[in-house]
Amino acid sequence: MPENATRSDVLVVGAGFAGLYAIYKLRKDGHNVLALEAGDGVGGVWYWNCYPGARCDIESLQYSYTFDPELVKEWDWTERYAQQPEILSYARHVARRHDLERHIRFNTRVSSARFDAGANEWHVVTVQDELFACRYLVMATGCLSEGQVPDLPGLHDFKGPIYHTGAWPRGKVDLNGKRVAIIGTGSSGIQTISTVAKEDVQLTVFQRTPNFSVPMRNRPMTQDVLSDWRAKHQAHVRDLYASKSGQLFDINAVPAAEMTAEQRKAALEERWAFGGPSFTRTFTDLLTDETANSYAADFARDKIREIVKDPQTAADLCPTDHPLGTKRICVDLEYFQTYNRPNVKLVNLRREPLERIAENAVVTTAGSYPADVLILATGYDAVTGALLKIDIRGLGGDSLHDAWQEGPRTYLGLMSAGFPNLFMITGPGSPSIAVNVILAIEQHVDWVARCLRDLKACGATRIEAEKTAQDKWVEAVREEADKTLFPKANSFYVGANIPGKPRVFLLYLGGLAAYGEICTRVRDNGYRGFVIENVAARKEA
Ligand code: NA7
Repeated sequence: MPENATRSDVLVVGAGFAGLYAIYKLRKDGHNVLALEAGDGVGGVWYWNCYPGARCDIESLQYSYTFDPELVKEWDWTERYAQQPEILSYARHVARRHDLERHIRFNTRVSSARFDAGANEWHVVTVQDELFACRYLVMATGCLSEGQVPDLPGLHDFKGPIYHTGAWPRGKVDLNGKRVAIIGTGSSGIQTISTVAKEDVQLTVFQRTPNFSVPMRNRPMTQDVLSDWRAKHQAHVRDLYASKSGQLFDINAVPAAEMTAEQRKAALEERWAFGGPSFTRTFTDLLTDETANSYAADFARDKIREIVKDPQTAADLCPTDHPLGTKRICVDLEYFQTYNRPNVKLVNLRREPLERIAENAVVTTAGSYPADVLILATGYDAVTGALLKIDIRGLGGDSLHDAWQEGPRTYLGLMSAGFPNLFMITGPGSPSIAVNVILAIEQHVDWVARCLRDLKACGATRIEAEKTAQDKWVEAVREEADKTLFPKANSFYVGANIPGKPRVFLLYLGGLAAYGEICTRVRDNGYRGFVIENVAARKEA
């Protein structure tokens, strides 16, 4: 490695919620830690996703770090579901409180990483051609950080501004008086649509697939709720980590078939009124049994037809191609009501496919829709996109891209065979964004930190996943997914939104608690499935 490389024990890529906690934890353990971050501030996905209406779909009190009890005492969330600016302020607050920014190089995007087996270290290069060397590389690159801009014919002909929700320009974008076209009706789309529609705009929504969405029932946080949460925080943390989803909501333990039609209806009404993603837990088998799911899906479609006045628009908004909840369920603030506004029009791209983007219009097979501004709410190359964008080369110069040609292969979502000393935080094959990702992050970082402590204690300098353990884990991930209805949807969870991406279920669906137990067991069994060695000692021998 050239002499001019900047060296650290641990190099963290990314300063979102995963990167921040990794810096905190690994520094606390005495490592010399450096982080590289592409943006000019901390926050990761909450830094980039500053589109109108951006909000988390997990309750703010639960979508919070648990590692620092003081943080819980001093941070006052102001709403049941936090908006992006508040979440970003929280990330900044955590960074300041723990003096993390001095370990971060901002405006520094990593382009490649190569393992030098002789030196037993990773050599990392940025797009500015800066060089870094480290013993351990921690990829905290995020699961929804690599935006997907579809290859729409004529996109470059468009004369007005084009904004992707995941790379929204900082500062106010003035849409007033504009004809706004938006493509995409996933979580980002529905949040943007519901918010932008309230401005003085003519909004045309281009929908390819309708999505299920449940009311958020957001409300201001009260002092009572905050105080109660703080008083019971320790117990809440225990319960959060003991849960499947990393969220505290009741999961009905009764299968749909054991309820009468009236009971099912009442249970669904209750959850609809309560608001939020717990709707998908109305029956214990809602996400595993097609009939159980169909009760909830029919109910949600009825709600759409009740809310949306124009019958054709209502019909177009009713999802029929996937079981409810198998694409990430959207959680909205009066999304369907938006279509009753005179300034909002829905275009069903299944009925009239998009032909091209023109200079100042979106053209479908049925007509041309004028637009001054184009918003792409077209999603992400989820889970693997940001990792594979970096040219990562492991043992023998083999690339991660090639190793994952037929889908990502990891052991516990933490490491990939052939790539020693490279850890992934919320990587493919881990619970990641299938659960409350903040807890998934803490769980992963804690495991990595303990692992590095254990390596040090036994004088080891290299850890690598065994291929056989990895093969079994890949199979376990597939088996868990196959127990559910999730693989039935053409979602980003299976890579279906990215042309050419192998169709593999990307996340471990066994739940946060079960996954945590597996990781602990692996560790307690001498890191079973990993090869650990002291490279210097091997060389001497
Ligand atoms: P999603 O959920 O992947 O949604 C992307 C949307 O964009 C979805 O409606 C897509 O339709 C649509 N899309 C993508 N490409 C096209 C083209 N070429 N033409 C028309 N429509 C298209 O991403 P989000 O950003 O909304 O949400 C991601 C996560 O971020 C979310 O779950 C939250 O956790 C935060 P499709 O369904 O593919 O037909």
